Amino acid sequence: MNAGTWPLAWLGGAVVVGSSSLPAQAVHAAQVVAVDTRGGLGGGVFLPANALGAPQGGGLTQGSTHVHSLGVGGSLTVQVAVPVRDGPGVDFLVAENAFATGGFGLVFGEVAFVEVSSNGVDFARFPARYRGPDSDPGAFGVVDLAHFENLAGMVPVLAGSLAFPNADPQDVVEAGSDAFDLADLRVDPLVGLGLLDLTAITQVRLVDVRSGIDLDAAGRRVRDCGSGSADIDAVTAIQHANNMATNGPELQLAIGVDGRFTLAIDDPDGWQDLDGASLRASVQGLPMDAAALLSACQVTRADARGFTLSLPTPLPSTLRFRLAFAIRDRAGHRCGVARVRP
Ligand SMILES: [Ca+2]
Ligand SMILES: [Ca+2]
Ligand SMILES: [Ca+2]
Repeated sequence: MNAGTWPLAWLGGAVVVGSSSLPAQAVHAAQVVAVDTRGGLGGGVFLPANALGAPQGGGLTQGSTHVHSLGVGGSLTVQVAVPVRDGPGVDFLVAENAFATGGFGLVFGEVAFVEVSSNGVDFARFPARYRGPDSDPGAFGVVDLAHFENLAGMVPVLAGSLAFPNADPQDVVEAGSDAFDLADLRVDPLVGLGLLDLTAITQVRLVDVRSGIDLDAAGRRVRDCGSGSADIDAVTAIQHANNMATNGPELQLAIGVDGRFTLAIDDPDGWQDLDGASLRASVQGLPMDAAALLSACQVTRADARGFTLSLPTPLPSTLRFRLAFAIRDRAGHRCGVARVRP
């Protein structure tokens, strides 16, 4: 079976960015727990309350000023309104104020490590990876957002912006922002010790990366832009204590080192419960027509629960990219995934 058969007809309703209902409950960071700006090192906007509530993004090519600057090497800890849980796909988003400039996938971005806690004492850091050059991009330089993984501060924030007034702040594609899946922390020692409950994350801490000094999870120096620090706009829960339904849609995205990717789209209620028109896709943070993006894929599995689409052809090694997908089922449950090419 190839992608020309039923799944693509089903995907035919997918559009780039559409309107959608806003969540009724508060799903954003609600309280500042701790702030350390390192004396305002690097300059910026030092208003921690700006990191609470919904994102007020600047769109693709502008950075929001409704942010709190961490200060170079500084940190901010916030309490979320409802505990975040490790549900299907991405569990929460962090909005910084990166903006696209200088070419497809290139951004001015200042990054922060992301840490989570369920008891307010023990924090686990997402395993960050940096795959860009070990050289300073300079005060006005740009970086490829696909060189960064599990760091906040790369993907432009569309939610709350004038250019994308209907962008859903909980949709991994429409919202923009950097996406985090608690599944990436299942092997963290704190989980094994019973000190981190991935079903009830109450606090998120953002720690500014000192460019050229701080190391990723593989021991590589991280290099980001500018002489300032990451600027935090919002933290938004997607999978949380108030949406514990176990019959929501399930996306799984894997990208190989050769660039081939596999996207599995399933629903426990059966594939008919998926809302095909809600499928969203982005490449390098830029929303795109999902059906067109997936048209090069083959259907490698199709059953009652869903199907798997696979890109059969390796991509040039120079082509780096971040892919994101989001979908809902007919009850409005959502799932999003985002990955960079390793
Ligand atoms: Ca998850
Ligand atoms: Ca920034
Ligand atoms: Ca369902």
